[in-house]
Amino acid sequence: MVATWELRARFAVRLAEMYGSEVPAYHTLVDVCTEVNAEAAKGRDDERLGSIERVTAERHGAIRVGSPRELAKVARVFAAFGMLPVGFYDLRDASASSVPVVSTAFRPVEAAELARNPFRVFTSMLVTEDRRFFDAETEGRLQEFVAGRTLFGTELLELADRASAEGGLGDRDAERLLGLATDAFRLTSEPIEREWYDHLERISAVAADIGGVPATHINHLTPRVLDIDELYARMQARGIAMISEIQGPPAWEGPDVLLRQTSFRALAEERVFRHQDGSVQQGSLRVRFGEVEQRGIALTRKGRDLYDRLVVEIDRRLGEGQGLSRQEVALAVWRGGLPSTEAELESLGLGFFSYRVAGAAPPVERASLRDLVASGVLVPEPIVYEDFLPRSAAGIFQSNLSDEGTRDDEQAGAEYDLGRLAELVGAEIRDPFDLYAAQRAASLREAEQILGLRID
Ligand code: OOG
Ligand code: NI
Repeated sequence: MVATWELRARFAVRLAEMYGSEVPAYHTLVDVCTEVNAEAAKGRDDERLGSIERVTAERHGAIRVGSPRELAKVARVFAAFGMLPVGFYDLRDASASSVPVVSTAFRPVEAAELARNPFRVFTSMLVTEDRRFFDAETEGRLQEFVAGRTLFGTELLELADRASAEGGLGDRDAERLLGLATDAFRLTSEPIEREWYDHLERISAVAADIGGVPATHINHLTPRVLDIDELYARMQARGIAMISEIQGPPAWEGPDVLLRQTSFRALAEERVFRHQDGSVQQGSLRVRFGEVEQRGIALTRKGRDLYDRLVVEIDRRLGEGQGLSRQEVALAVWRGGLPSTEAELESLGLGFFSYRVAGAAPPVERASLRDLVASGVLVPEPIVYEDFLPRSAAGIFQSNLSDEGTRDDEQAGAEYDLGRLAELVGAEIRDPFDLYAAQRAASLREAEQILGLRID
């Protein structure tokens, strides 16, 4: 029997082999990541943000689908690998540009599963009914086009359902599932209708990539690095042009929080096009890219509110236009707004931590968490952020597009939230804050047991 976590680990490797053969710069990226991680790990006395094995194997992918029905099928496929929907991201308003999608991320939800293999896939769904992007006729054509294609075949879906129900599959079936699931995300060689694709591309390049192509594909596969500034410099030195900025928090001397990401533009890829007169022609598209990320400490709601306020403040100061770069402004805002040590992040309730018992129990029946930490009985250990940031996601989407697209803000949008998306997916979508809070609470319950006292 190949257990769920092992299916997931093998799935991540299969996708990497496929994507690496399609996007050669990916290999350079992974080589540089491995190099930087090995050096960074040497200089550290612990592996608090994840074991070096986990970090080196860690990837996230991104895919895009065209309808609730397709999203529900994606959910069945990923469930086979123990990847469940977490979080809701609305990218339509996350930047000034045109990204007409709402998203969630499929990932393991338990700490033990994450430690075994944290593979996750950021999954976006085109919102065809959003009138700011699509008029009624385009919406109709999009729905028809998407309804007419099959992204995931019956055999794949049935194997996936069995794998989730039974917690794994026998060797033979496991192999079949992995083959079919990987193929479902391969770049298609089927012809693309040129006029239809161009029509969508004028509205949004993302819409064209989703609704103008007969299949879906893995858009990027992202390794994790321990020092993204070092990686950025080394990639540039190897002649790979990165996007102009690292998205998310700036580089600074304090604790790393949430997520920092950067990417490079993929090469143009050969695709086949069919024209209205029926003629078929070779052409190229530039839709896929390479991305890399550094993960930091998960923030509590209070911490996240503070983070969001700081981002607004950075924008405000940049708007005043004093000729400073975003990094310079962000650094100043960060220094003024965020505590500079991990200990403060913990004591102020801004970051999520779990607690490890490191000393003998005091002779009392109850003690406060603060006292136990102060006396060294409990040691806080940061919980890694396992999710995404809507603004960085929109920035990553956008930085790799050549065209801004169009959005008519006079028209009506379409309301989406976590609950509505969950109904469409046909599965519960978990709230990331709840998952981190549960991890924290579990560590405290365990500490209470070990110490034989109540922690207030
Ligand atoms: C997804 C972009 C978002 C991330 O890491 O924030 C993303 C896409 O391009 O489909 O992957
Ligand atoms: Ni990504």
